[in-house]
Amino acid sequence: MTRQRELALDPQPSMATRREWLDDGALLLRGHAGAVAVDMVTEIKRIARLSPFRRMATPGGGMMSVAMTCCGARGWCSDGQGYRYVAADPQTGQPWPPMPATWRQLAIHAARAAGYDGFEPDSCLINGYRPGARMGLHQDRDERSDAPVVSVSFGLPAIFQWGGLRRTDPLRRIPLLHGDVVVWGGVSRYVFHGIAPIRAGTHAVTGPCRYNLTFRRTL
Ligand SMILES: O=C(O)CCC(=O)C(=O)O
Ligand SMILES: [Mn+2]
Repeated sequence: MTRQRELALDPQPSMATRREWLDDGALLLRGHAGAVAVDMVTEIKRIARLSPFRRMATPGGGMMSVAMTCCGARGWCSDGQGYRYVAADPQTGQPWPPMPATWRQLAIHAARAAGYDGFEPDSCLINGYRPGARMGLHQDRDERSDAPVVSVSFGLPAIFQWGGLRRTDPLRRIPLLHGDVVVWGGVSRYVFHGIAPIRAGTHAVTGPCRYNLTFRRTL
């Protein structure tokens, strides 16, 4: 393993990464996944050959602008019936692809850096954003566990809208760049957040695309 990679996976990433607390319980680790980005994007493409990216229907009858797939024991899905986690990909009828061990380790280390020991993700949602795609303001609350969420971003930059516990709370606009990791849990676990429309562009690693991975404990 190269020194750079060791740093990226270091359980004490303060040495390798700039840390910015967004709120109590919510930590941004700038560039924390930068050194493993190429490998992780290659893995995303491999996973997407097994469980393809798809735009899901929303319960309200609309269509998400973000394309999604998942890996791990359970994956998230949305349709006319609502939002839920399921053990098999509804599109293929097969189990979701396994979560790569290196991804799990990265998520565990990032959670630990934010003060959450013992995080055991059983699901990773993989979002693919093309320019113009966005994610409306929401809380992550389809998980039965209140374990933290660990988010990893690759490719085109995004503006992360970070609000409060009420939908009407003011939003901060936080740039999320290639390799950035955000962990939110504890008193920040149910903070409203979203992604502003992605601006047109091309990234050397991902092309005209942004990927975001969120690691979660669903049960
Ligand atoms: O794309 C992001 O950075 C956030 C994604 C998100 O909030 C979600 O998938 O629930
Ligand atoms: Mn979310």
